[in-house]
Amino acid sequence: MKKALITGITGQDGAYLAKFLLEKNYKVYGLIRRIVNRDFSNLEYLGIANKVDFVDGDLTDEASLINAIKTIRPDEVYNLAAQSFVGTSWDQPLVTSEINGLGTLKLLNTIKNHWPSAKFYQAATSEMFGNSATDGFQDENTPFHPRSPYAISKLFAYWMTVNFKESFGMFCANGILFNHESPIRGKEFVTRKISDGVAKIKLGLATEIKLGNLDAQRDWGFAGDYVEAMWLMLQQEEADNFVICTGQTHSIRELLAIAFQHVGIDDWDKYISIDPRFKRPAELHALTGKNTKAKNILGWEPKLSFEELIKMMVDADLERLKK
Ligand code: NAP
Ligand code: G4F
Repeated sequence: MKKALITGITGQDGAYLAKFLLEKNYKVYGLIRRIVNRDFSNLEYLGIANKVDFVDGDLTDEASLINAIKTIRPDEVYNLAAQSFVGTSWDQPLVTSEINGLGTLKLLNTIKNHWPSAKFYQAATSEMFGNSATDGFQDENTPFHPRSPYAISKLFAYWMTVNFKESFGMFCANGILFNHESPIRGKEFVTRKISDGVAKIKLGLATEIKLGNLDAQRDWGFAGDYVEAMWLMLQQEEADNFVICTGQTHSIRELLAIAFQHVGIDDWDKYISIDPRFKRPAELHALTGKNTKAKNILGWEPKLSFEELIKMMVDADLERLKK
């Protein structure tokens, strides 16, 4: 039985990946940090909270990583832990860099020194491109131009991952994932903020949603589809970096129209107010990925459409709130 260690197991992707690997008959270990109220609700939502083995640790504490790697001796390590909210990264740039940048370096160093045969997956991001594009798209050859402390911390981790592969021959792969969402997406992210807000308005529990830049465009996919790509990257003969995306882009306005129309509301703009607190000091206007490399080499393709994804999220929030 293969063993996988997932950092960030309590987050959205950690939970979907754990479920995916359990279904592939892996023994799954999750690194969890010491916080006052540990939250296993994502794992519970997917029905797997009691199927994962937890190990205490924090990405910023190398001693805890050494203990985890030496104890588990994993075949595969998926580094998903992060301060993952772009907006917060301007308020907490040091914490963001400590966790996302230096934390990744500590984990790579730990694997190199204590269990170098482990295959390593790094959760890189389309944020690293900033507003840079090649013929209107972002792919593996598009130059990076990060525009937030979050994106910069992730670019550091990206290059460290490449460097450990090139310097020490370790199996280290970067998944450059575009935005992916689900019913267990954190409520501060715009898709979930909208699905939750629309469900509350429909049920008479709220009267408006306060948002920032409605013109931003993103390439949004389903987290459940994207975790398969993470796993596929570690099943290749050689480690490599892959863009994972749908290739379709949509604005926040389109997102709002789909979500509100799904609950029978056409005049959605009267429920929206613009709050400057939710605008970013430096914005990414549009992201649209090109997934040709992932399709050709990994045989990966997204399954759920944007519209299906948003409807699923609204339905899940309606269900949750009714309970
Ligand atoms: P998420 O829901 O915010 O989950 C983040 C996870 O990291 C949580 O389990 C959190 O644990 C853990 N964590 C935070 N700081 C930690 C630390 N110091 N030590 C150990 N664990 C720590 O994020 P996600 O959406 O699942 O994303 C997973 C990864 O993919 C992240 O690295 C993110 O930056 C990256 N990414 C995400 C997307 C996307 O669209 N979702 C796209 C590209 C890349 P607690 O429960 O203790 O807080
Ligand atoms: O949902 P968001 O906060 O996601 P963002 O910033 O694109 O980051 C997510 O995807 C990245 C991959 O590209 C990940 F690396 C990262 O970890 C995270 O998962 O914001 C999406 C867009 C932005 O342009 C933002 O300005 O929505 C715009 N927006 C407009 N009003 C808002 C709001 N975003 C949030 N969070 N809240 C608003 O009220």
